[in-house]
Amino acid sequence: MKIKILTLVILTATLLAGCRQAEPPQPELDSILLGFAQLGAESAWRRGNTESIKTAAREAGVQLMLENAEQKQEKQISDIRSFIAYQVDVIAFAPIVEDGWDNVLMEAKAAGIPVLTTDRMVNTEQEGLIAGFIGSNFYEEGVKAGEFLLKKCEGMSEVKIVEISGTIDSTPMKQRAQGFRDVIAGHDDFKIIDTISGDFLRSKGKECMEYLLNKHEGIDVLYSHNDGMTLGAIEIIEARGLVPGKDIIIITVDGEQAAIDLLRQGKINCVVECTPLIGDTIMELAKKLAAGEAIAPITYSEERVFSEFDADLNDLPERAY
Ligand code: GZL
Repeated sequence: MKIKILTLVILTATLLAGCRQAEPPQPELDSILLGFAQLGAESAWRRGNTESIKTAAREAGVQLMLENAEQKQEKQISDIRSFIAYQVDVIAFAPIVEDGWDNVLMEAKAAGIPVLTTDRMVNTEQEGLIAGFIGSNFYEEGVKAGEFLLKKCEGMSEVKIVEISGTIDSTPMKQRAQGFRDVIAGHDDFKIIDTISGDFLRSKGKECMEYLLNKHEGIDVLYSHNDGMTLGAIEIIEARGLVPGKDIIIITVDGEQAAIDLLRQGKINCVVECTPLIGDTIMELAKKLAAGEAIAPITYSEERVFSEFDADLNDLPERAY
């Protein structure tokens, strides 16, 4: 009888041990609190960027407060103000445009909270407001787009180019435009006959391409500042009975899976990579700032170009955005 009771006791104890609520994961005691003011969710690039930040924070043991400004600068400013009130350890944000940040950044400085800009930059005359930048070299992206076009159109005369640009006054829009222009500047046959902003939105990319095709005859090239707008533009090009990638050479920036797929189909000629997957580096830099360490003023992402001249297009790994 005793054996039976003993067996019953052991069995019950074992069952109870198995049912005990698993301890909820405890943030590391010394984990930092990072406030991230994201600018919106306007493109697959942006959504990939947000996911990269969330995943990296989880893996790095960083407590993350992430707010989405839905494309409104005033909301992004108030999100930063809420992080200051919350006394986060570090603030990071992707400034939707370059100007208008001095006041809130001076408030962060007065609160002793270091600020990291990611993806896009700010324009400020004030010293010491930004601890550093992590993101892409957009000027280089424009240069890569221009260099592809010179190679693609070698020997052609009078190449008529239209540009659908990103959000006006944003760093990617200004620098992708400038890098491209600087490369084609010495080639008089290459003419940008029109430029219009599609605000990095697919819907506006459609509207812009409609406008450009209505206004101009014989467009040879579309240079579009992001894949989302390019996808919209291609819908209109095909609806007009034109063949994208052939009737109109298409150069786009970001490197979304959808753009790589169209590159493989010959509907896009060049995809300049702009990676959103910078979450790990953001966490590394945020931890350094929280520990009072200095960081490099600029940390650029490694990026490549994909084009019709590549032999490995069908061997590329799945894109993560
Ligand atoms: C570039 C990023 C741009 C992308 C767009 O780093 O700011 O914003 O190119 C996104 O897709 O909307």
